[in-house]
Amino acid sequence: MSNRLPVDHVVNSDGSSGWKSSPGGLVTALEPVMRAAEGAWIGWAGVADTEFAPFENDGIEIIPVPLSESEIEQYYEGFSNDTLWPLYHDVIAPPQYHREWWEAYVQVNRRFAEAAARYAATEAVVWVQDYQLQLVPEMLRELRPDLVIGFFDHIPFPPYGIFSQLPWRKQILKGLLGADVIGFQRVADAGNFTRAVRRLFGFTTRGNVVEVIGDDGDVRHVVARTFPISIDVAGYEEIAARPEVQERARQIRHDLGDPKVVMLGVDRLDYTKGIGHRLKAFGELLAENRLQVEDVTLVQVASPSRERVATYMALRDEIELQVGRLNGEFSTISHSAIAYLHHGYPREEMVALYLAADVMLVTALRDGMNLVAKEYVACRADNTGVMVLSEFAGASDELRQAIIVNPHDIAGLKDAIVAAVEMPKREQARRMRALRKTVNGNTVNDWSKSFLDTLTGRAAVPRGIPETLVNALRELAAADELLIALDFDGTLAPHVDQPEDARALDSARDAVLRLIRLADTRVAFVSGRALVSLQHVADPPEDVLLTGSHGVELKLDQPDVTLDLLASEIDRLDHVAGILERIAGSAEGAWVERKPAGLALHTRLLSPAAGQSLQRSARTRVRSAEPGLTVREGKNVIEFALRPGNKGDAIAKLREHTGATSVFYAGDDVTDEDAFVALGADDLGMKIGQGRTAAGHRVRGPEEVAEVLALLADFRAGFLQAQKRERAYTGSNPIVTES
Ligand code: GDG
Repeated sequence: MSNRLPVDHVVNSDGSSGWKSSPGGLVTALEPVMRAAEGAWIGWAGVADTEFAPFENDGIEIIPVPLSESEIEQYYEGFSNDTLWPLYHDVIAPPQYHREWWEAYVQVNRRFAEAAARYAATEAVVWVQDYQLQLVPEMLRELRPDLVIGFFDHIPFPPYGIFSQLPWRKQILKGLLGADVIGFQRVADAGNFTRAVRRLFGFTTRGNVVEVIGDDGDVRHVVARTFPISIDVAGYEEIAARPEVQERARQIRHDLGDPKVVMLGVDRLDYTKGIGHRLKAFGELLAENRLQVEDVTLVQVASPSRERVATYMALRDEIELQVGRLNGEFSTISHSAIAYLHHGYPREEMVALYLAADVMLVTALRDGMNLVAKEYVACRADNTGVMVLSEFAGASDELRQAIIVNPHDIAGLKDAIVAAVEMPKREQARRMRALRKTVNGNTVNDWSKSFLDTLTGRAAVPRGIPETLVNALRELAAADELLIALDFDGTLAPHVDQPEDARALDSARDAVLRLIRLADTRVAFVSGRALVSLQHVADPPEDVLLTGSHGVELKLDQPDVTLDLLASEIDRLDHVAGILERIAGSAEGAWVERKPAGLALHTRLLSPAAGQSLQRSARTRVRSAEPGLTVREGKNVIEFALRPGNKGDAIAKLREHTGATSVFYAGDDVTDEDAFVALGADDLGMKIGQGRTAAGHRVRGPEEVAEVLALLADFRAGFLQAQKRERAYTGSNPIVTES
């Protein structure tokens, strides 16, 4: 679902009408996905006051949503483009707040939500695009709780100090939180969003997961994280390789008077793009003779945009006045300073311009991503060309080998432009190769795939216990000797910020107590925690077998097995502890846990990016200082152990100790995968929550685990009772059995 459909309704000069496709990056990325999934695209057809019936276009169902002329003015041009757009782009232009625009925004969002509610299949996935439709996720969830809903924000999400200006800030956040996954361009955008959620609702956020508490006290987990968008790299490369496009690039340079350097800017004519700052810097360089008009030409494509919004009309006047002045002052008969083009061009012509340009100027004051930057890189197959790129464009997070600038710093921008013009070819090639590698490593297909994988990964974990699992439990309950092995954190106990605060759910404890009373049935807790820590938080009933430190420590119906460490091993641990303490000290929220035979660095209070980078530096430094330790990575934790061991080994030891003929194993972490792969045909593995797994079954969270254990206790008790009856019966009346 997006504001505009991938096709426009057009009326030809002869009065006939039809549909013309408008293949943007989003359409290119989603078309194959939509076709494969029998998808439908919901959006506005681009003409006012006209209703169209749904129809099929190239394998995709098109569902047009009508907008009236006044809705276009108030919802689209007004609230979307004159309230949200400037507000979300750091109030570069003053946002206008009008209550009637807001009402139109609510009304149109509801119409979009109703269209999706009407057409989406049961449990379908709905992906809502962009800031015009931020209320849709919540509205749609209310209408259709069965749907899986994603939202992607293409533009920045502003810091709280700015966002809080919005009179309808709470409604917007609530609208977005109706989604299961909310995607942003930059890590900073996702951070701004989760901060706003904490400030306005007091919800807990852990990493990129927001714990949303509904009016009924129900808890939902919403993922809010970065998915940087990209372009159809292969498509651009293909156009750039065409001989006629390359010829056109030569022609463009020739028509410009074959200057030594062609500089290029390509933007929608929008105040966020920093076109004025770019022109100012260029004009000053000409005035100071640091650049000569005979040598350097700036081509500026400013494609028409939002022309009925007053701020955009004023911007056009301002830019065109600036261009006119500079050209009047510096152009000669044979050389123009600026070739200014207020047109839209076919994609081939854009690629020819990218090929013709030695220097690309992307000087946005604020930009979600900026696809132009990536397109330029994709077209430069010969590794020439230099890009000057604003740090305020999302693209600068990835395209680090561009010349990164602060466009407000005109002196710095001028120096960067001169550096770009003078950059030696070898240096250009070195940077461009790295840029091309980056762009190739994240194409628009990767973007849509990773978003949809995250979204549908969540879809696979609905509430409740699937029927197939119920049947498998019933079968398992008939085992001769049954072992029920359970991870603790995230399985019996919900995850908490402080590990010492973790407690099993009461319902899970009750089920465990029932299970341990049953004959031929053993329960074990299998944790990565050190045994003493596991005993502290789990307070295990007697008879529960325990394994800690990933199977290195065991307590099997006898006093704790102590680990006898050698003096040299203790020295190694101390050495590593020193290194990790220093690393943890450099990041607030990180801490080191000492285990009997290892050390763990916990990063769960940090942002995912900061956590990963801390883990990386821990891994490198410990590896070089103390090679040979076993390294284990779990959720937000990296562990260095003196002795190898994993939960798979723990299962093997438990199996041996109990003589189990069937094992039930449940866990939520990546380290539980070792246990799942150690299971055989008569066993049952159950993964908790999202993520790849070797387990055959999956449930959503600890509440479901408790339900499963209770169910297993019922089935097992039922089976044992039946067995007992049968034995008793057989014992007292052997004749019946023989017959
Ligand atoms: C929003 C966010 C985010 C431009 N003129 C012509 C033309 N274009 C194409 C470019 C590029 C696209 O339009 C513009 O994309 P940008 O990313 O640069 O900027 P926005 O339009 O502001 O897009 C932005 C994006 O959404 C995606 O999430 O990156 O931050 O603001 O593809 O090549 N294409 C053709 N003729 C033109 O005259 N054919």
